[in-house]
Amino acid sequence: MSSSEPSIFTRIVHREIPADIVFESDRVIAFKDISPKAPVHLLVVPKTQEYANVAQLAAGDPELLAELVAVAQGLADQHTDSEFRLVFNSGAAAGQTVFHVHAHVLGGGLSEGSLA
Ligand code: DGP
Repeated sequence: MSSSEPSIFTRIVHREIPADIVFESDRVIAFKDISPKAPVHLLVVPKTQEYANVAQLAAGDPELLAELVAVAQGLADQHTDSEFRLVFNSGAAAGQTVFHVHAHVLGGGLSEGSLA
């Protein structure tokens, strides 16, 4: 994807494609993963697509990364027993398919095979 094209997640932010949105603030949006790998599988995403992966986000805007983690915990408190797995795939070889940084929140009964 060229960085000038909106990512699929930016298109969700702009309501150009539908998603089951569970949280939104000025800088963060969260919605259900279209292909869930656990009973609860949410994606927590900065609204800007400026950062492709979590290392870029940590270097460029650590406060936004902290907000993402806080939102993930809040969602886990609401949607699961508060215990959850937080996954950031970084790079195609690691399974990343959308190069707009996002955290997978997985919970609600995890098994060994439930890595996103
Ligand atoms: P990753 O492999 O870490 O890049 O995760 C991308 C996730 O995004 C993957 O679990 C599937 C999800 N996904 C892709 N397209 C859509 C979509 O259009 N809507 C929603 N809700 N999730 C999507």
